[in-house]
Amino acid sequence: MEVKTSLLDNMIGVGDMVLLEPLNEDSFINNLKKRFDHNEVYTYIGSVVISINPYRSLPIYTPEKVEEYRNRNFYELSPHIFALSDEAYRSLRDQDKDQCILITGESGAGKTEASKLVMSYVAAVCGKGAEVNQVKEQLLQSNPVLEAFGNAKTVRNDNSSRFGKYMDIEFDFKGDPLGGVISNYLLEKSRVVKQPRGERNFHIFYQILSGASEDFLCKCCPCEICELTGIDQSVLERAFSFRTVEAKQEKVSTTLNVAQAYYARDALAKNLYSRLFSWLVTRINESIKAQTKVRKKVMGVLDIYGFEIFEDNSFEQFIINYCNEKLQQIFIELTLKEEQEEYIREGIEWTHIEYFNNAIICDLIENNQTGILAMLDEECLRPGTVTDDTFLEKLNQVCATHQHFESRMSKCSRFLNDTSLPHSCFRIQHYAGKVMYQVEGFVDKNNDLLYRDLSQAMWKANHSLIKALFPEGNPAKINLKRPPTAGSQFKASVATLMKNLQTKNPNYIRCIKPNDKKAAHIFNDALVCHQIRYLGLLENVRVRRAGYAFRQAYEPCLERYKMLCKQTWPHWRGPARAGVEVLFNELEIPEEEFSFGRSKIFIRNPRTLFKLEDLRKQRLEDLATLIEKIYRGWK
Ligand code: AOV
Ligand code: MG
Repeated sequence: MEVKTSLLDNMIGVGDMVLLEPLNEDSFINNLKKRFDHNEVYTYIGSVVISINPYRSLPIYTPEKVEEYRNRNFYELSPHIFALSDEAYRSLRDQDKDQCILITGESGAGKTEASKLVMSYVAAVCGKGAEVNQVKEQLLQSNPVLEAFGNAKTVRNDNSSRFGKYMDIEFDFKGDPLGGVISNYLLEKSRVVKQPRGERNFHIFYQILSGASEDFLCKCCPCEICELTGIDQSVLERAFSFRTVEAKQEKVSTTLNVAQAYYARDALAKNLYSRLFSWLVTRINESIKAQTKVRKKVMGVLDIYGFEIFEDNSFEQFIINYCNEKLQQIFIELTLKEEQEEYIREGIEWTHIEYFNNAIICDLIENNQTGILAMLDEECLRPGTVTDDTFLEKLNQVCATHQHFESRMSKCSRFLNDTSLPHSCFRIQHYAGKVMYQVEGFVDKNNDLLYRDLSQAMWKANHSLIKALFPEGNPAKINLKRPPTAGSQFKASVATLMKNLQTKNPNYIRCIKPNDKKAAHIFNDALVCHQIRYLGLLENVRVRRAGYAFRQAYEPCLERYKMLCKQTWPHWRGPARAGVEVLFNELEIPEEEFSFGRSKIFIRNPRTLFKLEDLRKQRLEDLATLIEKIYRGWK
């Protein structure tokens, strides 16, 4: 309703897909493209923001822009991530509703940049004063540190997040920031020891080196991986050469062969790095923690690793894609739920729209009895010889008939003759595309065990931090209980996250990647089309339109259009709802076009809105002409 003409402009396409006529895949893509070509990278679907990565810096995030969007109604200005941020912040501050900002899209689509834009906008508009500014500064400064340690260059993205991040920003009742809490999800630690071709290790390694003087670098190179950690060389040597297994109070030491020793070395490096990363998050959390116990309002910002398909996909991609699957699920549930609830709340009938529901894929992965993660855990915990192949066999027995699972090993498999699917792989038809996973390494990565010899060696370090990172290495505290597997830990933390998100008011940013070249100005129709399909964006518009395309509280609606009716202009005395009734009556808007909700007017067809807007524009022009005439008369 508050739609400005900028949303309807033909030159740059429509700003809200709800207003798109006709609505189909082609028109949807064309609209995005038209806007993209005019540097309009944001487009709405109602309150959802679609964001297309421009791959170049646009002058649309300046302090002036912040001021422009500050305290403005969502539809008042052209679509922008700042409008969504402002809406979320004001709704938190004025209506006391906890918010979450859910940013989704595949790797390189712009999620992390979007999350930083949201945070910097909110920081710019909330609270004032030295103390508050320090809180803001600390919250914002946590980003570069975490990115240095947790991001890396991949073939998909030069600054790819290799961990999932959820940050709660906490506010007091006035809307001033108090502090924050960061949760991190499964870092892709295998990158420390091995990077696919064309990719790099975590940024921090290069940053440290590029910051050092040549002199230092020369001295630094011969530094021993023992000197840095404060571990006696002989201790580490022994830990890399032997493995001690304790059974029935007996200790048996076996010598490791070369491959096993390399394996032990890599396992230690991975563990050390990921524990250091978690320690870093804990340290940051200590410093950004709110210094008060008063009740807080919360805005959560979720920025995870996006859906990815590489040439070789392993356990890490499986976990990353599972997480994206869950987020898509929450989008489906909350969008439908929200829409449905609004109609029910307002006492209005609504029409159901069919969606592809990816719950079935989530179930394939996480079902407690038959899910892939459960199979993997079962295999990891089973006594006897367990290999990646036995795991795959098990999958074939249990999942072979699942619609979204494919593999060649099983005799009954429908994919027996599919030569594109090697025997050592399984394929999942994810919501965002088919991904073939190499089973090699699944068991190991899920087990995530560090030989006790190694943790004990680390615990002996003459370095308090290293020692603290390996508490299980303390011989006095030997715990024979098996730690939870990587997969089950991840599943549990994602479940907690989803529960948390469901208690908050969701705000969506759907990021789209315009091309695979990380390049500006290129809009690849096929690539965009694929993303639009799997994100379910067209259905999103349809849901929005099936009921009522627009809705607005009675007061602002009357305020905007009261000039169109003699009885309401310049002042309407009485309830706003009655004013809107009089207004719509006088304008002869057909009855089937609108519905009166409890607190809002609902308008079915965008054309009605165009009509109102056109009339308003005409009236404003008439008024301007009139004023000019009077002014000339005076002269
Ligand atoms: P991602 O977070 O979605 O990928 P990023 O936010 O890291 O993607 O974006 C990738 C790159 O695209 C950035 O490093 C920028 O160069 C560019 N970019 C993104 N958004 C903008 C913007 N609004 N303006 C200008 N450039 C932008 V991943 O973490 O890989 O899933 O896992
Ligand atoms: Mg990212």
